[in-house]
Amino acid sequence: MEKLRIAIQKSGRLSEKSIELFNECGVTLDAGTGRLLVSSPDFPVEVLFLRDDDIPQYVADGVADTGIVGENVYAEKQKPVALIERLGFSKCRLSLAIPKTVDYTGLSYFQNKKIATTYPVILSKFLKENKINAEIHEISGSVEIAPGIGLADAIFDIVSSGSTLFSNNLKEVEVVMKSEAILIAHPQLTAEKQKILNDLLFRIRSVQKARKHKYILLNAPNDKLKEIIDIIPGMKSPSIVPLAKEGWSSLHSVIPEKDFWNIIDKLQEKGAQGILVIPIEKMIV
Ligand code: PRT
Ligand code: ZN
Repeated sequence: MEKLRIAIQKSGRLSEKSIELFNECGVTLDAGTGRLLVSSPDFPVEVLFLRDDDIPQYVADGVADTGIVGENVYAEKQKPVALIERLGFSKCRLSLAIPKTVDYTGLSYFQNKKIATTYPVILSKFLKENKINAEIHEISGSVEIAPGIGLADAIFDIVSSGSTLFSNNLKEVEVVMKSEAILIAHPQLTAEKQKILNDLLFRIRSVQKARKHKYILLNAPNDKLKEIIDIIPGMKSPSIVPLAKEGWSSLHSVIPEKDFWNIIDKLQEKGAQGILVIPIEKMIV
């Protein structure tokens, strides 16, 4: 039987989260053995550990069928691979930054300036689109020190918390792209491999949906039930269980994580009590 070969980062910011995602999908991996290629005992998948920069090429060549990379790497490498799914972790942005003390006057600031980056493709596309003529200075690392040592006037780099920029006396002035980990795939997979990828995607989506929702239980007086149900409609509709206490019910439902505090405030206003909120492990709707 064929196996789907997935390339993931060997060690770095994407590695742990990628393996964790597979685990949550019931695809266990004996990682940390130092081996380059590891098979899963419980799903027809084998994982190839690589440097993140090499993953788009390996997938384009068909050496790996799919891979997990940052969207920034996918956009920079420009390989003929398909973006299958955004995975919601390792979020960051690619931004232009300049010395803190310099006044920023808008994009025209970059006209005829020198910008250091490890992402020349994305940067030159952005500059071209905005009709800015600047010199791109490609370096392979420690981009943030370039302005301080007189190598460049500005930088174009990954920003997450912003603390690296801050400690190098730089400020972020333009966000050029947002990035997160993504699943990419070779554009033509065999029917058997496509089937495995679809099964895996189904599991990934169930895990992701679960992460974005919470299970909620609460007690409410019966005369307020209707209004409370309007606030937490649930997947189909909430379950209602009568309490031993006369005139009260327990309500169970599912709510989106992003509306969480909003919903809790409204529920309290309507007289809900004993609210319990529980993480959901998998969600199949
Ligand atoms: O060895 P290999 O080539 O495989 O790894 P790598 O060193 O090239 O990549 P790695 O592990 O650093 O990052 C892998 C991916 O994680 C990136 O391609 C991004 O998609 C994503 N990611 C998320 C980040 C960050 N957050 C991040 N903060 N990648 C890099 N950084 C850097 C950033 O450049 C900055 O210099 O971390 C520094 C700290 O950021 P602040 O803003 O939090 O201070
Ligand atoms: Zn890399």
